[in-house]
Amino acid sequence: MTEPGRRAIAVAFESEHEAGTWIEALRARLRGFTVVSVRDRPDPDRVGYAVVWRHSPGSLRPFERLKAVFSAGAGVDHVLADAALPAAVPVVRVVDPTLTNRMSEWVVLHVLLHHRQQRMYDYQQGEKIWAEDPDQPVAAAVRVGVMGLGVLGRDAAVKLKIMGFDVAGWSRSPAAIDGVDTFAGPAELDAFLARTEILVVLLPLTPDTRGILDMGLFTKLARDSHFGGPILLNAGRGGLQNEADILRALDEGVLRAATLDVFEHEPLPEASPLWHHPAVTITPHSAAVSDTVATVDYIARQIEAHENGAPLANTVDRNRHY
Ligand code: OXD
Repeated sequence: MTEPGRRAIAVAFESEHEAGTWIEALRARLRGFTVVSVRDRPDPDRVGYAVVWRHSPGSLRPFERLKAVFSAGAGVDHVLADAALPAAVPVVRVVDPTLTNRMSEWVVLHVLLHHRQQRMYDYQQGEKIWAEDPDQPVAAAVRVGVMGLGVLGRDAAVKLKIMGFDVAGWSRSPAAIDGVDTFAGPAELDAFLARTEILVVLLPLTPDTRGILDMGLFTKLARDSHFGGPILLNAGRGGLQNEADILRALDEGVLRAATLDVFEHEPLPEASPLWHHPAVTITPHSAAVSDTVATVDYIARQIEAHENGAPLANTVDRNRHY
């Protein structure tokens, strides 16, 4: 039980405006708690929990009695980037069906856009061209590979399978998903890439995965793609990708197309050549925006259960960084 003195929640967001929305929602849902922005310097002795999104490193340092830090999103790299985060405090990620569904919607939508050549038909509509692609492959012949088989990757793989694609998955440690061929660890990465013509990346950003999407990896993807070259979709983290290599791979025909939701620098700088590259589709880190009400409810349920002695769910393994 949190003793009465520790019934405060500190909210630390990059955007104070966004923090305000979350503070209101947390106050409405957790009436027995005081909810305050870290910028209002809550009394450290009273703070038992923190809810954060890209908080400024070190801003949680005064709260030595924290029982948990909640990320306001699925990713936790922004939390773990804070070197001043007390080592013993559990970090909890959001696992919420609204977020998972949104990510799978994005994945299925963009795989289908490539598979069904929608960008070509958009162009043809503009030019009033009535011409059907005679070589449209069937989904079962198209080899999609999902890199990262956490909650989001698994759901996306299952839904792609339902659409009829030939789906495989790769993760750091072995995973089993009905109807999906799975590959694990560095030793099986090349075999996974060699059979993949549409690569969907939902990896967490860790010291091992930073920059993994580079020319070396792209050259290992299936060369016998139905689309004239392999296609990359990244909705994981921008830090996974080397954007100069993506552009070079597109220009040299190593990649046929890329759909990117995340970028090395966000917002994507106006000067980035990705904006107007004809083979690039951009979405503004909007693939799976957290729904505030659903996420606050998830955090509140966890705090309530923890106050009643239950262990926290979906905690991060700080050694693995996810
Ligand atoms: C998340 C995100 O981590 O939106 O949830 O990036």
